[in-house]
Amino acid sequence: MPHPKTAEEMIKCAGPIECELLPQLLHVTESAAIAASYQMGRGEKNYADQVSVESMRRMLNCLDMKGIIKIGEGERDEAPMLFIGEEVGTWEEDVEVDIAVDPLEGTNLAANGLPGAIAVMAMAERGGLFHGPDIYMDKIVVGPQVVKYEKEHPDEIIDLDAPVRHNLEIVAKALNRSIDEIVVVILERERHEEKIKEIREAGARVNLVSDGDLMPGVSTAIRGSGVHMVLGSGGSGEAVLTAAAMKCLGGKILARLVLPSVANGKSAEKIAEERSEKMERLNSMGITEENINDVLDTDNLVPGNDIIFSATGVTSGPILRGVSLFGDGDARVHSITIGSSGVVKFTDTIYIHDKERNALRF
Ligand code: VTB
Repeated sequence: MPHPKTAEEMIKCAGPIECELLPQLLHVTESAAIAASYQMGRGEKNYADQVSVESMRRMLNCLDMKGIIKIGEGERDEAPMLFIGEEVGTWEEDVEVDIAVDPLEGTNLAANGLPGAIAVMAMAERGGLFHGPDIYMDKIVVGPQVVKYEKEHPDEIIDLDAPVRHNLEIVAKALNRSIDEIVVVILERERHEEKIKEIREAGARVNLVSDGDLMPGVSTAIRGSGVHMVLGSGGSGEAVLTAAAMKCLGGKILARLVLPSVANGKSAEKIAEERSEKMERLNSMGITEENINDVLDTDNLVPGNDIIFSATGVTSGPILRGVSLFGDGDARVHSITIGSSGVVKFTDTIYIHDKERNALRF
């Protein structure tokens, strides 16, 4: 089927979740971001997270859907709200959705007033999101031009296990640049020292971030963002959320589950301890010793077809501006919402409670 050309045809292609829930999804991340913004820079990351979680949950419960949290704040016994398996929404309508949330991605960033904190979530039809444990995933994220290049050059494929240089060469060719013009975002962690060295030795430039590998992943699909690849191990929930956006935008993520003790080079004893602690739970999710090392791609992480994604800036980052507060709860927020139809919106929303005091401004 040829790709629809007109806006009308694209919008007609949108599934029921995108049609009915995308506008509300925006309000959910906006409200979580505004709540978080009041806690910005106060050094209280848990409290900042808590208020975003509460706000996101309140908004989610207003939505006409049968929602189940698949990627959330943790297990039922450790997270009081938005835990994995929690039912949200009114449950009065027939729209069944699986939900991935990160009410405050980059709690440290928000608590320290640093750039790049966001409120983010995604939805898909029932069964449309990977149901995995909240551990790390080793990731590689690239944009749609790389996917196109791979299709045209089936011998040159991005590979999670290949040397970094192999992947950088493909990205450089796909973007029609030399490797020294490529920028790779990676979390600044001891576990990434070797990878950072490899990137630099291959000639690419490194953008170390203290937290937040989700939005940089999405940025690889946004030309002009200055991010061409994301590497390294970070949260598995972040990987699923990245995959939701990448599936809508035509980019690609490859990821593999890794126990934090393994990724962080802990002792054999600590690794065994974590295995025995987590393996039962992993098995109940269908993850076994045999398949734990499988490489998952965008479709494995997000098998759904009716996908929506929304992210709102809490503190300003390369793509999203942070929340501005005008007094009495009035706020201006900047977001990106994406649907699998291919319709992407950058929105600049202003909430005015006191219309006389805070007249609308440009
Ligand atoms: C990762 C990353 C996130 O926290 O989960 C990281 O994906 C935690 O990693 O974007 P460490 O355990 O090494 O600190 C974030 O940076 C922020 O939530």
